[in-house]
Amino acid sequence: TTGDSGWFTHDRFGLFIHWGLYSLAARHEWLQSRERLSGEKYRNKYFNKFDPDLYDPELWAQLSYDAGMKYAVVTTKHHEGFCLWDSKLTDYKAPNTPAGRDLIRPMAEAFRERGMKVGFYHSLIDWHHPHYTIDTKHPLRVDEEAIAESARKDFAQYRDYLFGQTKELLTEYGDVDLMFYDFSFPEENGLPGKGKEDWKSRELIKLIRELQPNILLNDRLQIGGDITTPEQYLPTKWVQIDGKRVVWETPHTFSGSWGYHRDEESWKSVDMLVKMLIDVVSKGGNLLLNVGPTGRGEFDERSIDRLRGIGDWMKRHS
Ligand code: FUL
Repeated sequence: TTGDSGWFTHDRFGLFIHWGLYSLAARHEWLQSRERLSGEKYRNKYFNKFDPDLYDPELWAQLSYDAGMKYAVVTTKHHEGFCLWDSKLTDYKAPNTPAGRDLIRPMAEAFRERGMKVGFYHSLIDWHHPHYTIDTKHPLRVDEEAIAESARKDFAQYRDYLFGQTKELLTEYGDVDLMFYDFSFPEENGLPGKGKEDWKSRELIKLIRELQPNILLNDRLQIGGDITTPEQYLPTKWVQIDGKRVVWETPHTFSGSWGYHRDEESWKSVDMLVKMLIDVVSKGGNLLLNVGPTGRGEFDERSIDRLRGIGDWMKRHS
């Protein structure tokens, strides 16, 4: 069974939000991997400093609503492993930082109040969990000691955690319209990848469909899904699988990085973004446009400028 994609192909335009400890560092959501920091080092650097004193979910929801967006997909946990909600299964979560609270709930409420649908991004990858093993993407992939230690880890414990957190997200936050799991990848240079056998994708999908029969699922668990997600490029025609047109959504950034990146200078113009939206919709797709809020919880003024510009175009063109 698959969820009903009617609302999704009707709505066409959504907001993606990437927010986590990396937002503080303001130089890409992959910085832990790029800078090869262990979970412990990374946590010591950022966890106690996460204090989003300017977080205003009502404003976030209003800005995206005014831009013509009809749904929002927010990172509950990115690859760093830090959780924005009050998970009972870890202490690595927003309520234990100076933020002091669950940051997902008020966001979900603010979007729903405006009639927008709500989806959760959830990282399959986890660079903090003690039983998450080393692979080609891992921050410690060149650390011989860490690789030796990885052989003694019990990945099944991480998998239980993944299932347990999925259960929390799909039982404690009302109707969740979409789940965006991220992601699977092949082995390389003698290091393992991760995929459907690791995540036990079949069982995971069964659990998800039991808990939320109407949910839409992306394709990154490696066994189908309702939505195909070509990322950061514009498909030249309606996306097909085995010769058949499929439901697709392309996630895009404003400037390259998904997490807040203070210094990137590659910001797309309003004009370019509107053209991208038209192009995607004309080929039967959805555009999921990303904002990376700052560590203090603000939409950067360049994001606000783009969202307002798109909103002006929307109003002029109904
Ligand atoms: C990718 C991730 O690795 C990026 O950080 C981002 O979340 C993007 C939407 O998916 O695969």
